[in-house]
Amino acid sequence: MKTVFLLFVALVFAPALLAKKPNFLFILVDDQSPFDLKIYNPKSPLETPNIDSLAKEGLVFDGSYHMGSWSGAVCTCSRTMIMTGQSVWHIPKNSKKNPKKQVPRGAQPEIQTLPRVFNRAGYETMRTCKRGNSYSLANKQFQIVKDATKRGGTDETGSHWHGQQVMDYLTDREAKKTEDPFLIYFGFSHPHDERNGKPELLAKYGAKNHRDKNSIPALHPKQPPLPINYLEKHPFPHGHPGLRDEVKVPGVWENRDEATIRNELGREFACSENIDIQIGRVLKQLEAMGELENTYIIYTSDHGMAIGRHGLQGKQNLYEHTWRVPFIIKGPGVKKGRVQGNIYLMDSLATLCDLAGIKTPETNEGISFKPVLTGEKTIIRDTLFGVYAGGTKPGMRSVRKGDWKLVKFDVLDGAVRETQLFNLKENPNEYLQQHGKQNPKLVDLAEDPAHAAKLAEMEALLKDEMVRLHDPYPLWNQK
Ligand SMILES: [Ca+2]
Repeated sequence: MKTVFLLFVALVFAPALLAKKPNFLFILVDDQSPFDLKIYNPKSPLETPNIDSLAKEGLVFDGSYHMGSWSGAVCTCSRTMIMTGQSVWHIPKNSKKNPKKQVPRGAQPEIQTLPRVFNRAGYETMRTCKRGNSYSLANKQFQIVKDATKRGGTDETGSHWHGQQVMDYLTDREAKKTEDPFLIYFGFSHPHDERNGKPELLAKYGAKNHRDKNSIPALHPKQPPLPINYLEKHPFPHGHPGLRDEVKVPGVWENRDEATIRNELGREFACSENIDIQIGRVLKQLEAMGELENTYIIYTSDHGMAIGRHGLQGKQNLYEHTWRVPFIIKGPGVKKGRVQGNIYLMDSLATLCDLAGIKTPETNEGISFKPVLTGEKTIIRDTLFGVYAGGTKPGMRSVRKGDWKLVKFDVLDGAVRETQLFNLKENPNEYLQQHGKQNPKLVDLAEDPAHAAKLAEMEALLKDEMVRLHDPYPLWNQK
């Protein structure tokens, strides 16, 4: 009987003991629209061969979003959601300046973070990233922290530095023959402004580090073309007067002319290509160490970015170029191809736990999208919610279901109350009436009586999501 029992124990537990825990390389760039990348916009001149091969060997998400922000520093909310798996109105307050209306869940939510959960599970956790505009309590829980803000145009002052921290960490592991699996949070400070690219990459995209506020940069044939949904001016005030990203970004300021926008996109692309080069170095090192096959590699950004799209410059809006994020994952058992997914960045915690066989912490609200990675599902939720409430309140809200998307602006003490309705299948670039030259038939449909029923349905859906997520600021038509 005893022998039979021992045999049973051995059969049940041996595979688990023998199976090596997977590693994770979580790559997070700062401020990148999915439409900068060829995988989301084949016409983009941005060259990212390493990201392209990740996409080819892994799964590309077409429906990956960040849930939004109640602060002008969208990075802070987004990164806190990644670290905690909590939704936008529940994430812990990070500074006294933030609104008091949030509803923090759990007495010490900081202990339920990505690094803490993986530390407990026996992982070695390492991070490199920019400093600030993130959840500092979580950042310091990584066992190895190499943070510095690197936005210069040299190896020491730019993205190469972040790449080197990961290279040094991997070399060190190899020397010490470390057996514990790793979770590397590989963050970059770019392509967030100031976008000081390396000279050879700036030249490739026809861009200059423009520093004179009183002049506009020269046009250059190698500069990226204007974005497809470019406007000289957004049709109405977006509701955050004096917002740094709309009026103070060095090289752009309040200018939205063709030369300024194309030059700035060139600078963004120069920084993004350098990030791709750093990713290439690290992937090559993982391959040399024999760790590549057992490592999940995730590539994403904390949020998207406008840079001239819809006449906006910053990250404080809910158009697809900014609400959406690029999201690619490759690793053991992940199927290749493209998928809608309907994921938020906050789902990363639950998914990484699921892939590692770790219990998801109780404070988590995200949903594991492992069933999408294995091909069992194509989406994990029907409805997506977005908020920007960093300026005048209530701010902007968006909701998406299927091909339909509603955006509401309720800002400047009621002076701006706007509604937009898009069919994203027919109008993926969210052309407004002002984009008449691109396609006069593709417009915002909110005023179209033929779509009144769809509008009402989406309004109700938005209200439901705001109630469900404890949004503290009802819109003018929701009282
Ligand atoms: Ca950011």
